[in-house]
Parts: sequence; structure tokens; C-alpha cells
Amino acid sequence: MKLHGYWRSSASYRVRIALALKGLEYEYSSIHLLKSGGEQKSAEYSRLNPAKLVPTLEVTDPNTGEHLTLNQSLAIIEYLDASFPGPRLVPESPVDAAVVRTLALDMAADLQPIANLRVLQYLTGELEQPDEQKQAWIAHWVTQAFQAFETRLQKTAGKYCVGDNVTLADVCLIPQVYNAKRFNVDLTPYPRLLSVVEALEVLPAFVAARPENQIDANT
Ligand SMILES: N[C@@H](CCC(=O)N[C@@H](CS)C(=O)NCC(=O)O)C(=O)O
Repeated sequence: MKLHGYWRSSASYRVRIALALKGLEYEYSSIHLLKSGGEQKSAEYSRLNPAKLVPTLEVTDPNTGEHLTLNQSLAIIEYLDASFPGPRLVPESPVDAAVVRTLALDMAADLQPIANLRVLQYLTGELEQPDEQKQAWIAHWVTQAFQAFETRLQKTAGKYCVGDNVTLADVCLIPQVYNAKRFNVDLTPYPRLLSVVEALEVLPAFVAARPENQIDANT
């Protein structure tokens, strides 16, 4: 199994957490998002992911022996969850699964894409916005997303986002919290969220997946 990712990429971070929770070993290939104009745009990497985004997971399917090249972190994680043993990240009950996916998509579908590198580069490049405007953009969208998430947690959370088991919702939350902190967004208005984060951050799978613990950290 081979993960093509980048230490600071939140979508790669999600897959690293899921791989660690499932106890799966993998080879890591660093795709530097800034070097040489962005290695994700190279012809070689585009063959793995035509969207020119990380992550990509290459994996031999345990059931068929087929070599798969998978994109989209949530599709990758749901595939791993369904195909490999280990704790279930999406519950089998349709109702519980809907609750978990709602929280996961709040982070991975509604928040992460609008603060993605290429969007920020477009803001400061083509649209010529200064860094303060970029910062305001990030703070605005993180605040909206986290306010809603905090309200949802009041209904769903136990020790973690949904009850007392780690789920896909937690896997998607932690990388966005990392990004929010990186851009100095104030998280004190979200006490429920912070208590879930505190419980998750000490789990070995979450520690192993941290950006600073990757071989390409600080490159
Ligand atoms: N929805 C995709 C998002 C992938 C994505 O946005 N990846 C970012 C890093 S977190 C990326 O490769 N950015 C490169 C760029 O913007 O050029 C997923 O979940 O896999």
C-alpha cells in the first residue's frame, strides 16, 4: 500500500489517521505542494490523480488482488473501512452513519475546499488580494463552520464527535483544527469541540498521523 500525500495537507492527514486507526502499514510518497510550482501538477502525478490534488492511495484489494489507484480522501477512507479489519469508522446503522457523515462533510466538503491551497493562491495571485484579506477569508469560513459544528456536537458528542467511539467525523475534524490553529483562528468560542479535540489528540493513531511526525515535515 502506498500513500501519496503531503505532511501539511489536511486531506492526506485524514487518510493517515484512518490508516493508523485500522493498523495498516504503508509506504509514503511525498508530493511537495509548493516545490517546482507544485509536484501535484506534474505529468507523472497527474496520471495518478487527474484532479492534481493529494492524497492518492495505491492499494492491492484484499478480496480481488486487483491493484487500485484511489483518490478523494473520504472515498479512500470508506474503502479502507469496508475492506480491512479494525474499528469501524462509519457505523453500520444507517442513522448513525448519516450523523457521522454529516459532521465529516461539514469539515471535508464544506470547509476544507474553500481554504485549499489553490483557492488561496487564486485569491492572492489572480485576484491580487493582500495577505490580510487571505487571513480574513480563512477566519470567516472557519468561524462559520466551527460555530455550526459546535452546535451539532451538543447533540451528538460523547467523548468524541459522535458518542464514545472514534469515527470518520473525528478523522475529518482534527486536520481542520490543525489548519485553523496554523492560521491563528481563535478556537475558545468552541468549548465542546475543544474537549473532543483534547480527547482525540492523545490517541496513538492521531499522534502518528500528525503533520510534524511525517518524513517530509518542514520541507
Ligand atoms: N476533496 C479532496 C480534496 C483534496 C485536496 O484539496 N488536497 C489539497 C491538499 S489538502 C491539495 O492537493 N492541494 C493542492 C493545490 O491546491 O494545488 C480530498 O478529500 O481528497
